[in-house]
Amino acid sequence: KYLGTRYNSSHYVTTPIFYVNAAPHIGHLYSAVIADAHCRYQRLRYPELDVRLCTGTDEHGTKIQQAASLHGVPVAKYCDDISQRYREVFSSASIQQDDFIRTTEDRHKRAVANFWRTLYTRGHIYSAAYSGWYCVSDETFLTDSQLRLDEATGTRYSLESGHPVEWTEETNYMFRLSQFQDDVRHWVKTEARIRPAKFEKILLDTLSEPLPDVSVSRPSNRVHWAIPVPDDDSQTVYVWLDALVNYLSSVGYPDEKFSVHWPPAQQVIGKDILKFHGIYWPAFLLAAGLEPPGQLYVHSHWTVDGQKMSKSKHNVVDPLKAAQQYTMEGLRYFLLREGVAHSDGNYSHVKAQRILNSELADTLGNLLSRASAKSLNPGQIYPSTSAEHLADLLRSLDAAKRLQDSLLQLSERCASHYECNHFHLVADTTMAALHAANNFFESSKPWTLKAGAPDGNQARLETIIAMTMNALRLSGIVLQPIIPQLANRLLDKLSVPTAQRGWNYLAESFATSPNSSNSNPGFGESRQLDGQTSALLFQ
Ligand code: ME8
Repeated sequence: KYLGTRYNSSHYVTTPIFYVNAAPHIGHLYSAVIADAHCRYQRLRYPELDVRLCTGTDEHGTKIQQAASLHGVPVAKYCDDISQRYREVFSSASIQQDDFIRTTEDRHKRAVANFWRTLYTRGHIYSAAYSGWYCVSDETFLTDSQLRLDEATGTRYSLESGHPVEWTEETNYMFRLSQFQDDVRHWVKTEARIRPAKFEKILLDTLSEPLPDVSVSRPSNRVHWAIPVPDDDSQTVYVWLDALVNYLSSVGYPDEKFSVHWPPAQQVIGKDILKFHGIYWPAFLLAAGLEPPGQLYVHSHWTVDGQKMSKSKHNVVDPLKAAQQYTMEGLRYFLLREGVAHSDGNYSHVKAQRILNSELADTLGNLLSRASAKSLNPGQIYPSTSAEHLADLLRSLDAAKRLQDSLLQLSERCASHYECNHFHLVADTTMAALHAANNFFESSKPWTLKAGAPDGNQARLETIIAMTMNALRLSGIVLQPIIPQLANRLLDKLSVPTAQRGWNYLAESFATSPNSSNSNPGFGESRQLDGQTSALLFQ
């Protein structure tokens, strides 16, 4: 069922590199959060893997130059500023990247020049006169079927982006894309190459028509904020060829060391850039004699209150502002809980508030507060379970049995969801376990067992608290990839040692009655809760 191909101990994952023509919004953050949660799970589950996450910014092209001049800022400074904002958003969202690459860096320019020369030397690039409808905003030539003609004005627009196009005639370098049609189709059709499967179908539809060769350079006098074509100053490298090579530059290409990480196990992209990653990219790589990626994971888009996000509609959601309302962990949780890759998700303040309150504050946070309340748990401990009371609770109380069943299945179920990047199902499964824990806590009536109460029974009370805390501990371990900081706070509060937060600590022997197993010394003894950490995890 595993999606990426595990070639060796390296597990290289990438996000798209983000255009610096506008500030980061939640859609951009979504690409990064998916890749980050994927990598965090891989590290947790397969500690032996060398997981590497790369993100960065895409800084060349007319679009960027125009944005800089609109702001009256020199283009290099403009790129520095916006690139820095991406770093800040990613750092505040706990994106754990190993590299942040910028296409204006020398290491990247060197990689692009080398990649170009390789394609050229191998005979896959040729010079030709080219004419067609060019869309500056999309940085691409469009065919008639990709255009809409406004009869009144005679202006043509890109169907996809809605931006105007202009008739352009120029000499370009062309890449022999047409020669890679069969190889690309073969690559796309490989099991679990493109996920979700709906995007594989879209690519295969495109591949059912003959692929035209693609222009891979622009005249320098038109697009000059770009990397020059090696040995020909009159042309610059097409921004999409430039941008795609970032995935190679980051791992050190063209130096031999890049092969340690090559090819990427998984590349996360949004649906709008599928053609570039699902057709051009494997063709470029095959032409250069390099292996294309193990998997493309394609996500859909976020709308806001049902509308596409756009500056003109003033509805662009700034992640830092949203985080002021919900915390960054809350925003991460919402995006991964509510987003599904195969169809667009709708971001709404009301919905975010409702989900976070009911799941993180009530189902999770409240349960911790109740199990660690001074009235019930005056010693502030994570108690040990008594074998006798555990057995009796399981026998006499349905809710106890149901909790145990859901905890025993948690590891396997969540692993299979994580393997497919189905984070919403991980959240679902974990919340179901926590619901079972809340039900168990309620129906076992721990308050009737307190010292001094008529049915006072400390050992039974502690067993109930311990079972509840087990559910919280296991949920904390499972949720680490999705809400790393909050999960840490929960595990800190429960005094779970860092070494006992790995995926293997979800195994059956640790799940429900840890002190019954000798292999689990860490959870056998009752221990003190961490007084420094508040039980109010999320407000
Ligand atoms: O395309 N919802 O950069 P970019 C979800 N530089 N995701 C969204 C979104 C939305 N509303 N809007 C954008 C580029 N994205 C190129 C990539 S890679 C070699 C070059 C996603 O800043 C979008 O789908 O326009 C893409 O995956 C990412 O943000 C970057 O978009």
